[in-house]
Amino acid sequence: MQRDQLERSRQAADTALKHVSSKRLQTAIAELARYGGRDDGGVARETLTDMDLQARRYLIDRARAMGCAVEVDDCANLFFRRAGKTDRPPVMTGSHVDTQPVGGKLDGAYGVVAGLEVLQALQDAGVQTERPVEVVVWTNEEGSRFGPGCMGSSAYVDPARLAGYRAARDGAQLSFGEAVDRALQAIPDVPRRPMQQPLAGFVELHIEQGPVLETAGVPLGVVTGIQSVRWYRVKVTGVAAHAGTTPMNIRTDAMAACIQMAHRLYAEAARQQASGLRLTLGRWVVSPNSINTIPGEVEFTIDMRCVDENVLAEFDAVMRGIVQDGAGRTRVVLEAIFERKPTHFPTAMTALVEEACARACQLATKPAPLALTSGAFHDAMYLADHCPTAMIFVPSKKGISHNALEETDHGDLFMGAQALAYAVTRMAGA
Ligand code: HGY
Ligand code: MN
Ligand code: MN
Repeated sequence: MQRDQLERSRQAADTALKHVSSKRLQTAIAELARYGGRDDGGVARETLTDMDLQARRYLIDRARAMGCAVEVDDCANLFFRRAGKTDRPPVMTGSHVDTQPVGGKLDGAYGVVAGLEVLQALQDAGVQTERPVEVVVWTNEEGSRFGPGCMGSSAYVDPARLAGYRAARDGAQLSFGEAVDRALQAIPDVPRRPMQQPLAGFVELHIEQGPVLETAGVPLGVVTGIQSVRWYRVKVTGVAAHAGTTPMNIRTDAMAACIQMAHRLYAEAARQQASGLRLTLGRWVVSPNSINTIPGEVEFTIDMRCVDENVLAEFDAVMRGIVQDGAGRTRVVLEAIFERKPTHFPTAMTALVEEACARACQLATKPAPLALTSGAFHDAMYLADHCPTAMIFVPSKKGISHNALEETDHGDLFMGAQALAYAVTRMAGA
């Protein structure tokens, strides 16, 4: 980029940054949190539920009121587009608005709301970017209702994945395909667009959901990458029988087998703790789930993560041995649901995010940004396969997320949106 062009680009980025409004941002976060809002301050808005569809309608109306063009694709990903001087491939930002069964009001939603705030700041600043800027709402990032996670962004990058995703079923045996079709029927006024489109770049703003930034006393994080993740479902089938009449030595107790597997898995993870390996057995389904019937069938999930892919591969082999050894007289089915290798964002993008964050910190006379790897996965891990991609983090209070208590200091949320405005404007050119 020519020197004077770079100077103009930085000036426009600075102008956009200075037009971000903290008040408007907080109002928008609170408005979106009403959809699925809980008395404890959390949000229950799992993907493609009525609450999610209502939240989507609210965002469509808001984006249109701002003058954006709104489109949707076959995976119900929503796109809010602000025109540029040209029709070259856009710069994209955004995140997801689906939540965990008991989530917070910031996980995902903050990145979407801040993206709209960036469009408003560009409007207020009278900045017309060379490229269009799009804010996206990815479908089903969480993967808690329908597994795996990040269905919308991964299908956007590789549309061949969508057919398999449509077959996924939730706890009530509704398919993801039925849920997507229902979501698309609910917005007949939104034009459909092809799944995959070229992009100049993607920047996602998100809460850290862990303790690193808060512990370091730093308001903004430059995300260098995302650790690897693997998900499994373990189904153990025994024989349901009477709790009172069945002697212990003739039982085929599915729960007893699972408890023994779980105990050995956590012991192995504890041995690996120095490697940063993280193991979670988060969802248990017991059948018939009755106090006085020996469980005939138990299904539990395994979420395992590590920054070092080799550690995860080794643990994977140990996990398989533990699950098979623990079967006893029960029948065990181990199903792999999700796997994603570590993501590394390109240095040109992390340098741009560093410049954006440093500018926001400088204006607020706060400590310089910190580089870190994301412990959580994000849609950006798939976009990184498609275009130059990066992420910006803001701290999470006490490192808590996937919990109604999820919270971030308003000043940090404001600086994160400012850094996003700067980075998006620099990428879109002005
Ligand atoms: O599970 C994750 O890492 C993401 O928050 N859904
Ligand atoms: Mn998220
Ligand atoms: Mn999440």
